Amino acid sequence: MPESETVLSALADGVLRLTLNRPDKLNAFNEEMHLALRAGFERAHEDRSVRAVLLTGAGRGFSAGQDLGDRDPRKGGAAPDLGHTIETFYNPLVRLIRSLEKPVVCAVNGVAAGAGANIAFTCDITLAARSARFIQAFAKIGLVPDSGGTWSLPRLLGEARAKALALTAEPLDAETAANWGLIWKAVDDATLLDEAGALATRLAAGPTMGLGLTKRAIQAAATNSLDQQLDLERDLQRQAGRSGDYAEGVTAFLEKRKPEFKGQ
Ligand code: T3D
Repeated sequence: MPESETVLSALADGVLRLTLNRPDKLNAFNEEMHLALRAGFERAHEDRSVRAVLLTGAGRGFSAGQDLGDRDPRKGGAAPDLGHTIETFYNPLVRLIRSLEKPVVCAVNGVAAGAGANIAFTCDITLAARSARFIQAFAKIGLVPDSGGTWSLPRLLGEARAKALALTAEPLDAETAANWGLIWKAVDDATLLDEAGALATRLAAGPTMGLGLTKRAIQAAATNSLDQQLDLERDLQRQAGRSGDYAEGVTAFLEKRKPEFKGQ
């Protein structure tokens, strides 16, 4: 696929930084941006030199969700098949992020609405600028929260808060989102990118396989019984224990030095 300006992509120190880049539309998703973002996460899956991903947005917004200009009913014709666009674009993106066995840090630099908010909640560690707001905007236009929102909101917040956010579309400020456990933390606007970048760089220098297996285990807990989870921990620990990074971690501890993980 040709390079697209709608998602800026840069690899440094093992961190693939993906920046949503339609700032005049608050980084709303059109098909081109979907395909470019998907290509970025596919690269993160395939490229061994990528050991963490940092997702953020250009301009004053993180993402306003679906580009509604592409859904203008005044243009006439049959109603769009939104199930098709969910199946074709949003669901594969959520699955790519969840199945990537490398840490995904999200830096929410401004408003995150609709699918934009729920994609931020899909990432592994989400930081937000104190000025950012999260809006389940779907209720304002007669839609249902997507991109995993109806799955993650009740799990992270419980039904009462999930329903209130989804049914009212009231904005939630970053500080409250952090206090409620929806994101990792709210930070000063001026330091967001530095903090998120430093975190992603630290994770990229970590034991990639162990971190990836940890992500898999925590995600599996949502549907596993304790017995199933204990078995899974046994199996994953067996796998992690055979990694070069585990040997390096223990050796470095015994030699009282910093480990140099290779991500293997
Ligand atoms: O369709 C499918 O495939 C199904 C999938 C759906 C997934 C979804 O995400 S549905 C939800 C779609 N998103 C929304 O409903 C949010 C719409 N936007 C807003 O409510 C507001 O823009 C915000 C609350 C996010 C921010 O408000 P504010 O006042 O800070 O900014 P603004 O002035 O409204 O927006 C700035 C510009 O961005 C403006 O353009 P202009 O007038 O300067 O030329 C605005 O039209 C544009 N913009 C913002 N959101 C979208 C958008 N353009 C297209 N689509 C948008 N979603």
